Amino acid sequence: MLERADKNRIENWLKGIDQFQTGEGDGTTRILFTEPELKARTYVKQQMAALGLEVTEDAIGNIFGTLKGSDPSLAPVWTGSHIDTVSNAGMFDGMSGIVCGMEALHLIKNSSMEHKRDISVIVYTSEEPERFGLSCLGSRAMAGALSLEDTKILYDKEGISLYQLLKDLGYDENRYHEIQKQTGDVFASVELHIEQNSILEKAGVPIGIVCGICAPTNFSVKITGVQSHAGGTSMDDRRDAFMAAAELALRLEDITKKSTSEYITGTVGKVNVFPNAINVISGDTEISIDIRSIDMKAKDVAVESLKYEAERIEEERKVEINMKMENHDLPLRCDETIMEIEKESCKKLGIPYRTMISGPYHDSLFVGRFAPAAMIFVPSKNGISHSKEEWTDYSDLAIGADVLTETLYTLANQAG
Ligand code: HGY
Ligand code: MN
Ligand code: MN
Repeated sequence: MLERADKNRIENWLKGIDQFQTGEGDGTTRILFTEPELKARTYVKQQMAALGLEVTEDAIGNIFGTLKGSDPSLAPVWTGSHIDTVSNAGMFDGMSGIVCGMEALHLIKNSSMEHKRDISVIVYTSEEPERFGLSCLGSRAMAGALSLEDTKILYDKEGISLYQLLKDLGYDENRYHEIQKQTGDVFASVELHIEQNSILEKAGVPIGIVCGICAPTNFSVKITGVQSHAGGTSMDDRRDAFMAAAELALRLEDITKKSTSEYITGTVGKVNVFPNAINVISGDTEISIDIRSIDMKAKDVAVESLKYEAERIEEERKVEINMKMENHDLPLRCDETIMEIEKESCKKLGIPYRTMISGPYHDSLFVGRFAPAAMIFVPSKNGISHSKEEWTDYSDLAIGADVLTETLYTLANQAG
């Protein structure tokens, strides 16, 4: 008999991870391979070992906590998420999937009920793009979309490459090729995550069955005009890099609002204005562009429209606009068989649920390239995330862990 999840254990693990952060400013900051993240990694590995899981790590730092099954010839079942955060974040984005995965494996192990397949809870390296400007590094490498050569041209703002950082941390580049998974290596993957929107909360429903995961397309945009005097330069004579950036940002908003996609967003999150002075017209402005969509065709249309607008603005404002595409990722439709098992788990537990699209991307977006993948959402208070205001009730996490436990147990006993 599978026991019910213990919300206090979930709370303790979450607080255990959250103790490791830079402590600068509001909220939690735990950036890939910084001291707090390395300490959080050690803590999670210790907790996994204390549960009796076999703990391993691959050459890009993906951590596996595995509960061995009775038939090692069968492909494993995966769950997991991430422990790195954006700056000034909350304590639930990613970490919820790790601690609920650990709780699920603890309950299955203690049930002493047989499960054929190994079940692993995985900490994927660097889901957030914060340090290297590219998201989902660990799961992207598993999907064969981040080569060892790629790690040599990914730099952080100190100019350190991911390749050098991995080397300095003792990861073996000669084993980098082992990271990649092939279709068939993993039987099924289920990731629990906070919703990061307010649909579940507004509906008063505790569980989201995710049917699709939006994928990001990210650009780094450099705009070059002419730096000059704010008062001495007539309006007609300006080549104002910031105003060009502002017009491009508003066009991005308009393009995404008018898109045919079932779900699409457009965001400018980073703005660097040089020289950033009250009475100087900016000659150099850099912005980030983040476009998400569940529909690749609609995202392609939005990207082409934005490029057209950039050319128009370039000509009209006599500036130079350089748009470097960092990634242009494919959305994922979740595996319907796993979704049905998730729904059956909810029905068995008497828990209401609703299906929904994920606007945020997750590691499951890349795991879904080599394995059947699906997700379980739990509510976010006021729909807020990537903020110190991020909150999910521990009782909601325990409900999510119960559905995850039932689903993983069912999958772990499915024949080939
Ligand atoms: O940005 C995202 O969707 C994810 O939270 N990193
Ligand atoms: Mn996030
Ligand atoms: Mn996340």
